[in-house]
Amino acid sequence: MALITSQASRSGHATRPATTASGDYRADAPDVVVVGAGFAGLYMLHRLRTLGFSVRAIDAADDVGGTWYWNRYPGARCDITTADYTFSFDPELEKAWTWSEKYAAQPEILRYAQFVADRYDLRRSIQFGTRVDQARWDEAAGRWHLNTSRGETLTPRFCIMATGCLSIPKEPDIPGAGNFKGEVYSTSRWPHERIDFTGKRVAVVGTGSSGIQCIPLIAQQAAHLTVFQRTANFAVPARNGPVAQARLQQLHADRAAYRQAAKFSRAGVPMPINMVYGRYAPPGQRTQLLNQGWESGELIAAYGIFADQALFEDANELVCDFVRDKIRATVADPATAEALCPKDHPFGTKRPCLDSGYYETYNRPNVRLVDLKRTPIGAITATGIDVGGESLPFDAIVFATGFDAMTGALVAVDIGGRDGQTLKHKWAHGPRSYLGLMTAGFPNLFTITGPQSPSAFSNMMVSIEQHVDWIGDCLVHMQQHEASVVEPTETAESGWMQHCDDCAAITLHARTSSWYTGGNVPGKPRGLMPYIGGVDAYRKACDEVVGRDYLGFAFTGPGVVGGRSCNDGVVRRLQPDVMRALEMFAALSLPAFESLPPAGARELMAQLRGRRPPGLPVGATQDGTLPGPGGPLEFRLYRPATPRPHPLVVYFHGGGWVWGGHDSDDPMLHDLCRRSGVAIVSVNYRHAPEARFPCAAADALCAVRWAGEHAHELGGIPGQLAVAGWSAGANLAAVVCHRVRDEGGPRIAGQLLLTPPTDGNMTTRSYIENGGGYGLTSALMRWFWGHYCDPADRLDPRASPLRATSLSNLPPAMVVTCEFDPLRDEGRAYAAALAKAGVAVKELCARGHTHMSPTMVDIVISGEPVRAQMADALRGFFSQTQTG
Ligand code: NA7
Repeated sequence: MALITSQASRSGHATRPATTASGDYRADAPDVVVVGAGFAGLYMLHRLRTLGFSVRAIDAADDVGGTWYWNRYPGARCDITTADYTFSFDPELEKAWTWSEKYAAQPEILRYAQFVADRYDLRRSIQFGTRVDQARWDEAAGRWHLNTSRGETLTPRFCIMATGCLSIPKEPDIPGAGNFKGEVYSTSRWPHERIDFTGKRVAVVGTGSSGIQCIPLIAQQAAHLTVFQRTANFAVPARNGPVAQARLQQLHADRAAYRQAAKFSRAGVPMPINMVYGRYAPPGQRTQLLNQGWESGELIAAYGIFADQALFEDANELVCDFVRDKIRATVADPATAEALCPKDHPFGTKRPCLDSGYYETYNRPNVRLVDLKRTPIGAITATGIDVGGESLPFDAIVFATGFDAMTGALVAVDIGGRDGQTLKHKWAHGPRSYLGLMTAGFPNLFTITGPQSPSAFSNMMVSIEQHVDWIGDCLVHMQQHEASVVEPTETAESGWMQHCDDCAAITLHARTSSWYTGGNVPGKPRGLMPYIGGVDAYRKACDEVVGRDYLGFAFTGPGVVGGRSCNDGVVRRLQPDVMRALEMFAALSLPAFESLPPAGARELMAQLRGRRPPGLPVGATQDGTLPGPGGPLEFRLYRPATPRPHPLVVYFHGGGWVWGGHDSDDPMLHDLCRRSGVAIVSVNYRHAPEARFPCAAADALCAVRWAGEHAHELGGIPGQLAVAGWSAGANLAAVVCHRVRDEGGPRIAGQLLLTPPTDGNMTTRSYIENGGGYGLTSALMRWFWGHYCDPADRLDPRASPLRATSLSNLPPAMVVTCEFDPLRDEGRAYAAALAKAGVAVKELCARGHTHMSPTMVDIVISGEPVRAQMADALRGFFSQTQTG
C-alpha cells in the first residue's frame, strides 16, 4: 500500500503525464542555466529562484527525476534508506512526505521528485526533452554560450551541471551486441510501458546493483533466465519492509538534529562509528560485529563493521569470508555458489548491492548462472548468445552493464573553457577539479556532486544539498561584491587533487577496477573519482574555503578592487588520517601536557598509549635489563620471525626526555622489526627532571656499548649494529654517534633519526609555522627542554648535536622530518650539516605529517611509506656493512 501523504495525493501529479515546455521559461534570458532536472537540478533551481536569480533548467527527459526517470527496471530501488534519501532543506516538505518502505522502489522515488517539482512550482522553469550539446565560454562577454538539441543558443552567466553521476549508460562492449533480433533492454533506459517476460527465455548481462535488483523479479516471470556474470559482486540482505521504528523515532524526536548529524557524518547518514579493529578483535567479538552488520540490512553499516576493513586486506578479508559463507549457505548448488562468491576484490571497493532474494533466485529450476570468467561470451548472434561452445537462444536480452560514471555526463557535453581548452581534453587523463565544484580554466561552470566530491560515496541527497547551498551562497557573495566571474586557481586545484589522492591512497578502493575508478569503461583513465575522505571532512573543507575568503577562488568583476581578488592557497595540506587523528585527539579535550607536573603528564600519556592498536606481532619479544651508569636500564628486544642472528638496532624512545620507556613505542617497533627484518633493542634511559642532562645521553652511550658487547646473546650479528630513535630518542641516538666516534664504542653502521631535536635554541621558522595545533607544540617543547637541561647546557653538543664542532666521520644517516613539526627545520639543518661534513645522508621530509604521526601504526596509514623507507634505511645500513 502506498503511504503517500494526503498533500501528495491532492497534488494529483504523482501520475501526471510527462510534459514539455508547459512553463514560462521561454520568457527568460536566464542568468543561470542548470543542466539536469534530477534531485540536484530541482533543488538548485529552487534555491536560485528563492535567492532571486533568473534560472532555467534543461533536461533531456520528458519529466523530472534524473536517474529515477530513466532506471525504471523491475526491482529498481535506492540503496540508502529512503528516510535518509530525502531533502531536508524545508522542514515543511519533510512533514508533507512519508516513505512507504525502508528502501522505496523507483516509482515512489520518482513520485517524490514530481511532488517536489509541484510543491515549488519548478516545472515552469524546466525545459524538458532538450539536451545541452555544447557549451562555450565567451571571455569578452563573461558568459556561456549553450547550444541545445532544439537549436537554441542560451547565454547565461553561470552554467551548473546537475547531470548526475550515473547518467550515461556504458555501451555493451560485447561482440555482436547489435545483431540480436529479439527484444533488447537496458536497465538504465527501461521503457515506460510494462514489460512482460512471461513464457520468455531471458538473458541478463551484468551483476552490479541493477542486475542484482532485477534478476529475482525477472526470474519469477520468465520461462527461463540465464544470468551472465563477469565479476561476482558482494550483496548484503536489504531486509526491506516498513521504515525501521528506531530510525523513525530518532527522526521524530529531533528531526533538525538528525539532519544536522547526517551533514557531519562520514557518509551522509547518522551512524555510530565502530572503533574495533578487525585484525585485533577476539574471535567472539568479530562474529558478533559481523552478524550485527549483516542483520542491519544497510550498506553503510556493512562498510563499517570494523574500523580497519577499508584499510587493510586482512581485516577486509574477515568481512569477505563472512559474506562468502552466507552465499554458500544460501545457494544449493555448490558450483553455482562458488561462482557467486566474489574473490577478486575487497568488500566495499566495488559498490556492494542490497539483496532482496538474489542469491535464493539461483535455487529456482528456471535460472542458470554463466560465469564469464570461465566461459567468456563468444558473440551475440541474431537469436541468442554464444558462450563456451554453446549457442543459447533467447527471446530477450537485458543489459545491466552499468554506466560511464561520474565524468561521462560531463564530457558528453562539448564544453570549451578559457583559451579554447575543452573539458574533454583537460580531463583526458582523468578529472581534475577544486572541491568537485569547479575546474580551473572553466569560469562560472559548477558541477554538483562532481568527481572529487563525496558524491557516490555518500547519501546523494545530503551531498546535493550541500553543493547546492554552497553554489547558491557563492553566487550571492558574487552579487554582493559585484563580481561577475569566479574560477579556481591551479594551485588550489592541484592541492585538492593531491588531497584526494592522499585520501584514496590510504584505502583499498583505488586498487579495484570499478565504476568508482573508471575501470569499468575500456580506455577510461583510472583513478578513484569520488572523494573518499568523508562527508564531514569534505563539508568542513568547503566551509573553511568560504571562511578563508574563498580560498583558492579568483573573482573578477566591476566591483572587485583592482579588478581581481584571490586569496590563493591549498585548503588541505595535512594527510587526511593525520587530520582525523588530530581531531580525535582534540575531541578528548585533554589538558595541555605542559600545564601538568611531569608525573601527571606521564600518567596521562600512559593512558593514551593504552588506547593504541598494538601492531602486528613480531617473531618474539623479550624484556630484560642492562647495567646503566645510574642503575639498571630496562630494555625490550624485538626479534623478527626469521631464524637468528639478525643485525641489531639500539633504539631510544620518544617523550621529550621526560616520559616513555623501553616499551612505549611498541607498535612502531613491531612495525619496523617486521618490515626491516632486523632485531631491535629498545632501551630505556633516565628521565628528566629527576635525572637531568647529561644522564639520558650517558645512559644511551652505555646501552650502545653494552649491546655491542652482548650482540650474540641478543640474537644479533656481532659487528652489525646501528642506532635509531624518535624525537628525544633520536637526539640521543645522534649524540651517541658523536660520543662513540670521540670516546670509543662499537662500530655503528648507521643512525636512523626520526624527527630529532638537534638544537635547543628553538628559534627556527618551523617553530613559528607549526608551533600550535599539530600535537607537539612550541610550548611543550620549551617545557621538555626546560626539564631536560639548563639553557647554558643546551650549547653542549651532547644536548644539541647540531652545535658539534665536527660532524665528519659519523655513521651514515637517515633523517626523517615532518612537514608540520616544530622540529622540522632543525632536523633538516642537521641532515644538511651531516651531508656537508661528508656523511652519507638520506633525508625524508614526510609531506602532510606531524611530529607524532609517522609513529601511529594502524591509525595513520599514510605513514606507511615513511615507515617502509625507515625500514629500508635500516637494511641499507647493514648491506653497506657487509659489502664495505
Ligand atoms: P555496475 O555496478 O557497473 O554493474 C555493471 C555490471 O555489468 C557488472 O557486473 C559488470 O561486470 C557487467 N558488465 C559490464 N560490461 C560487461 C560486459 N561487456 N560483459 C559482461 N558483463 C559486463 O552498474 P549497475 O547499473 O548495476 O549499478 C551502478 C550503480 O547504480 C550501483 O553501484 C548503485 O550505486 C546504483 P564487471 O564488474 O565490470 O566485470
